[in-house]
Amino acid sequence: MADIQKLVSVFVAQLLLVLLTLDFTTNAQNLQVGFYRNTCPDLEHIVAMTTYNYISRAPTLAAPLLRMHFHDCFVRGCDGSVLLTSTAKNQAEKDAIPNLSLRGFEVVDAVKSAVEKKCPGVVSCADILALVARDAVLLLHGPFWEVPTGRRDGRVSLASEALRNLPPPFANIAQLKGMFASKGLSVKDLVVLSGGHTIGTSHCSSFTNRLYNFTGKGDADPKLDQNYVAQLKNKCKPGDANTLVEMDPGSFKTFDEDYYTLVSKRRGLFQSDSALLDDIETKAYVTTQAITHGLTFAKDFAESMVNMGNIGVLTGRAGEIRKKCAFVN
Ligand code: HEM
Ligand SMILES: *[C@@H]1O[C@H](CO)[C@@H](O)[C@H](O)[C@H]1NC(C)=O
Ligand SMILES: CC(=O)N[C@H]1CO[C@H](CO)[C@@H](O)[C@@H]1O
Repeated sequence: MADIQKLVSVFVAQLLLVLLTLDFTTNAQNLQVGFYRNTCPDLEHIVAMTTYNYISRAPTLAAPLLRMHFHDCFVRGCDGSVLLTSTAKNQAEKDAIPNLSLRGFEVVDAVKSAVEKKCPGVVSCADILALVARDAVLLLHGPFWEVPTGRRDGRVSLASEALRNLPPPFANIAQLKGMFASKGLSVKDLVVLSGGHTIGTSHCSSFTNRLYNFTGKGDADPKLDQNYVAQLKNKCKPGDANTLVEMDPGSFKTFDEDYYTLVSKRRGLFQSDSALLDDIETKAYVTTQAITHGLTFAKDFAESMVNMGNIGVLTGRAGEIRKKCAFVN
């Protein structure tokens, strides 16, 4: 109970701070903080309250909601395509392999219906998802950032594109840099956004290849701390597809800077996490955040989330404003 009260007070304090400091800056992609200030002035309040209602009851929903925004943005830009449901003729992104653990669609749908009641046909699902992801991070004591809005919703969602555009957990540093660069994101964005793995859980299947028979000699990934390998083997037996493991053990429900301490101790869960030690720039960032207890991480994460939120957005008259997030109009 005390925990929830603390959450509420942090949340309300942040909200007030925002209302006091709102500035309406524009950026290159035409997204704008306060885009809906005339057409849906209560938007951010409605999103915050609805998101809070869900996450205060089920804190583990915060992480998949952050991840959902990432998956949306990396496939066809942040256009809400991740929210669309498959049809008889089309397998949507949602049903691609990397979707495995995407959850929380009901939160986005609930926010959308609450928003539709106040301002019908005005606010895109892509914007709602960007706002929900921000509020989810904030509710786990992460940073606040102002979310530029004005995205429109796409009409296309293809499972095959999810596979091609989302980095797999076994990606090496060259692949990761390439995939982020292809979205207009920098190496710094890569190492900063990877810090999203400070919250949430992973299925064993996303990393058991590192524990058993990594090179075909019955061995483990040498880039992983061998004590950690032993712990993980206890949790994940070969072939286990269901068990969930905390990515930042002990504080997977707190958005903190532990991720960098873990990675620097060779305890990053995925090969993609360990890979951040294979490049001079990303390694320097990991080490610095680990040593300084995340001196700049919160601010960096806020900036990189805005960068990610700009990927391939539809604006102006492109796309549509969906009535229901799971279906095109
Ligand atoms: C850099 C490349 C990335 C790779 C290879 C990657 C891969 C993964 C994988 C494999 C999982 C576990 C899925 C499962 O087995 O359940 C996961 C979880 C997660 N990822 Fe990433 N990810 C990346 C970047 C990001 C970014 C940019 C964000 C957000 C800023 C993010 C946020 C999350 C979160 C919050 C979870 C936990 C989800 C939950 O608790 O259900 N990831 N990621
Ligand atoms: C490990 O991999 C090698 C080569 O792929 C294979 O021959 C061997 O049967 C595997 N061992 C186990 C225990 O899966
Ligand atoms: C949440 C979600 O939509 N999960 C789907 C992911 O894709 C598989 C098939 O690949 C579906 O069975 C799941 O329902």
